[in-house]
Parts: sequence; C-alpha cells; structure tokens
Amino acid sequence: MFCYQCQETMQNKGCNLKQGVCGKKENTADLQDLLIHTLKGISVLAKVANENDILTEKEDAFLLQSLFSTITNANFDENWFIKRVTEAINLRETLKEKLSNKKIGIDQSLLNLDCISWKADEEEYLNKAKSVGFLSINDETRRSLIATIIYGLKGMAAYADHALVLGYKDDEILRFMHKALASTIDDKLTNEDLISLIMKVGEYGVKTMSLLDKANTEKYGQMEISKVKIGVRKNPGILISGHDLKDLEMLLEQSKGEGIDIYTHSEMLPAHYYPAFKKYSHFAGNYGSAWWKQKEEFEKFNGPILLTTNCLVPPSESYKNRLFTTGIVGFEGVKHIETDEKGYKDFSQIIGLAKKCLPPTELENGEIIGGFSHNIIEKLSDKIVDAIKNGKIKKFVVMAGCDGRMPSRKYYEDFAKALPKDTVILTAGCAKYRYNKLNLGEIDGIPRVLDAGQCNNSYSLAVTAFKLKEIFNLADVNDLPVVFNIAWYEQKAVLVLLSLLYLGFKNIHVGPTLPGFLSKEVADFIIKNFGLSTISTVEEDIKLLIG
Ligand code: FSO
Ligand code: SF4
Repeated sequence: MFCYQCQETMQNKGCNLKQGVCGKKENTADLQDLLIHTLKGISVLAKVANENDILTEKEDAFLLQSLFSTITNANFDENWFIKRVTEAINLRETLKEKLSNKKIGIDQSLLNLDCISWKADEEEYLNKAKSVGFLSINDETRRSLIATIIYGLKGMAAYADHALVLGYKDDEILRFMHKALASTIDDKLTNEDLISLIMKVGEYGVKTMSLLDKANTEKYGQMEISKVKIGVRKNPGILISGHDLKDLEMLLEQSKGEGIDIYTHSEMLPAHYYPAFKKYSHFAGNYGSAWWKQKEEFEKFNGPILLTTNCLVPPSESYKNRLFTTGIVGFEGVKHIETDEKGYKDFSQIIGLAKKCLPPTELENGEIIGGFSHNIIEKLSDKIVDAIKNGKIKKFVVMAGCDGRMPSRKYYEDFAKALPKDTVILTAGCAKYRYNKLNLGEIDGIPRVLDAGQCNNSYSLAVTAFKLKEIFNLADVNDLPVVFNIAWYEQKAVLVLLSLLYLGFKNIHVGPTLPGFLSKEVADFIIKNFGLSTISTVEEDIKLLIG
C-alpha cells in the first residue's frame, strides 16, 4: 500500500506498511487505488459523452459516492471495495456501449488506456491494484500535482454528494469533475497545466460549497444563533455523527414519540443551528467532542451510534454491536443501513435497540453557542464594524478545519488561549472542539468564538470576509484584519484550502504540518506564490499573526 492523503500519514511521507496510521488495511488501500484507476476510465468516457450532450447521471452519482468512499476514515471494508470495483467496470463497459450505439467515435488511443480497458476476475483485483497507485507515477512533482487534484476532487465529491442527496446538483460541477479526473492521465499536460487545474479545483470547490450551502439552507432554513446543551437527559439515546443532515432528518422523524433522545456527535453538532431541527423535542443536544475521541465517548454513550460519513475510527468490541454505518461509510462486521430507490432509510432496528439500552453517561454539562453563518454575521455587521472601528476587535483569526488525534494538535488549544482578548476566532469544521468549550468570553456581546458550522461551512467564513471587504471598501481581501491559522486532516480540508487560495486569500498558516503529498518543489511553489506556511510555536505564531 501507499497512501499519503491525510495529515497523519506516516512520517508525513506515506503509509506503506500493512496498515495505515488511521487503521486502513493494505488490501482496502490497494482496492481504493484500483477503484480510482477505474473511475478515471469512466471519467474519460463521461467527458466524451458530455461533450456530445449525452447525460451521465448514473456515472455522475457513482463518481461522487466512489470518490467520497475513499476519503480518510470513511470506509474500511475490503469487500465493499471489491464490489464497487466490479460495479465500476460494468458501468464503464455500459457507457462504452452507449457511446458506440450513438455512433460517437472514441479515439483508439483512449480505448487502449488501461483505465478504460482493464478487466479481471475479482480474485485478481489485489494483484492488479499494485500497479495503479500513486507510485506508478515516477516523477515526484507530477505525482504530487496529480495527488493534489485527486484529493481536492475527493473533497468536492463529498460536498456534491451531500447536496445531491438533498436534490441539488450542478451539471457544470459534475462535468468539471469528470474532465479533471480524466486530465490526470493526460501525458500531454505539463506541470504548469496541472497547476492551473489545481486552481480550477479551488474554483469549483467554491461553487460546490456554495451549492451545498444553498441545499442546506433551502431545505433546513438559515442558521440561527443557537445554544446547544452538552449534558444528557434521562432517556436512552441514539448518537448520530458525520455530516449528512438528511440522515439526521430521517432519524428524527422516525424516532418521534418513541421515548428516546437523539444526540449529535462531532461534525453533526451544527445541525442544532438549523431551524428545521429545532421542532423536535427529543433532539437533546451534543454529546462529546471531535471524531478522534469517539472510542471513549461511544463507549460511554451506552446506546446505538449512527455514522453517516467520516470520521469513523476502527471500533472497539465494546460498542461495535451498537454501531451502525450508512451511505458510503463501512466497516467489516458493522451493520449497514441501506438506502432504498427513493432515498429512504429505515432506522427501526437502531430505534429498537436504543430502547433496550441504558441512557448515556454524562460527560459534561452546560451549553455551547454556534450558528454564525454568513447571513447572521451580515445581520451583526453594524455591531462588528463598530467594534473594529473603535478598536475593541483588532483581529479575526480563522481557525477552521479539522481536529485530529496527534498530540501536536494541543497547539490549537494553546493558541486559542494565548490570543489577546481583542481577537475573535472564526471557526468551522471539527477543529472547533479544541476551543469551543474554553469560555473565551465576548466582545460587546459578540462571542470570541464564532462557529459557522461544518467544514463545508468554511465557505461561509469566506463570504463573511468578502462582505467585510465590501463594507470597509478595500481593494484586496488580504487588507482585512483577518488572519488564517487552519488545521487540516483529510481531503475535504484540501478542497477548502484550494478554494481559499482560489479566492485570493494569502499567507494562510496550515498545520500541524504541511500536506505530506506536496513534494518539495510543489510546496515551494505554493509558499512562494501564496505565502502558505505552517505552524511553529504558539508564542512565535502569536507574534507573527497578531503582532
Ligand atoms: Fe472533521 Fe472528519 Fe468535517 Fe473532516 S469529522 S475531519 S475535514 O471528516 O469533514 O471536519
Ligand atoms: Fe495513512 Fe491517512 Fe492514508 Fe490512512 S488515510 S492510510 S493514515 S495517509
């Protein structure tokens, strides 16, 4: 195996033993490579189809879900990937046939490409997989550029899939995704072309996050400033984690009046900020913190847990029998809730199990505040502008992104604590758990930690920055009193970072390390052109970013 897609990759170079740091096994990693290889073939053909005005709806959805399934901590199940590769080959062959029936000529050189022509029995997949991973690209710089494109596309797939399940899609985004994935096997593209493509991924990242923002807010209402309870009630409960709001909606509907409570975990916390979910009296609060603490927190929850997306940690035996996955999430031996043709999921077995379980053990008590999406910040803009003008707010520090289990991430808690009292943290994603319970106080009624939601809501923070640029009539968004100290972990964060670079934000601090998939040459290019840097000590970074 060779995988270097996330922040905790071995020695920041690549997981290449029998198992990744995240617990992903060699076979699963290899099969993910093979799936991506086959998806490239589908995308080459889909691109031809799209150029000839042929719709590729089935292929589009398959691409989104497949890329999404290969994201860190989403699906660990080897058998799931074997089935998926077979489906990919079948889909690719059907598309070939469809094109040929429509008399659309495909260049023979394309048809000869391995990703379009390879086929094998399932027993041979693992062998085949050995030759198609990132290490099959010899040149390190090219490999790095292609990895950046593919990882950005994985993030895009996750967000586009969330929008799709809510009935929102943008064909332009899907066409771009096929085109971009197909480009990764185009030897004619120079490194400069690949760099331009990386910026395009950022551009489409913004479009995708905007689409998801629209889907979420049209479906569930504009976020409201909300206080969320972090203690527990007396009933047994179901804990729901991940990012899929539709799954939450179905679970809340089906569990109404059943004598159980629903709690959110990790990235599901921001669901409490949407008005549509406030009507459920059994929507009890948030339990626990970021994804990486799930082993101890799931253990103490006592009831069933539903993982709708990443981040799943390989479960302990103590709670594995009350863990459920759905959507693209999977783990061998863990029960999976399927979706029917209409998108409906039957959660009755989870609800039934909850009734037989003990109520959750209390971890903490009190409440946290969030819901500061761009529309709310717009409403508060007079207050914020006054606070900036009269010097009560000197700087906004964007500390969005992901949390992780590495001890080096304590830096973010210490950094938040060390920030001067005239600074405000803008956050989104699971990174917030490092400082959202620290009680950092308020400035003229504005909390010093403003949580805009899930990692995809980082889009909201960018909209906020552009709004402030307009209010202060500035020529460049980098002239705002806004600095970035972002934590990253997996590939959605890669997309968010590319989107910020595309929007023109400079001098972003990203940590706790720069991505291991950036070769020295590519990293130097980004550092030189965008001022990207990584963390050092809290003291030095406070000096550097705050002055
Ligand atoms: Fe976190 Fe995991 Fe939301 Fe990620 S729970 S790390 S960037 O999946 O997606 O912020
Ligand atoms: Fe390693 Fe991260 Fe890949 Fe897991 S996802 S195998 S930790 S690089």
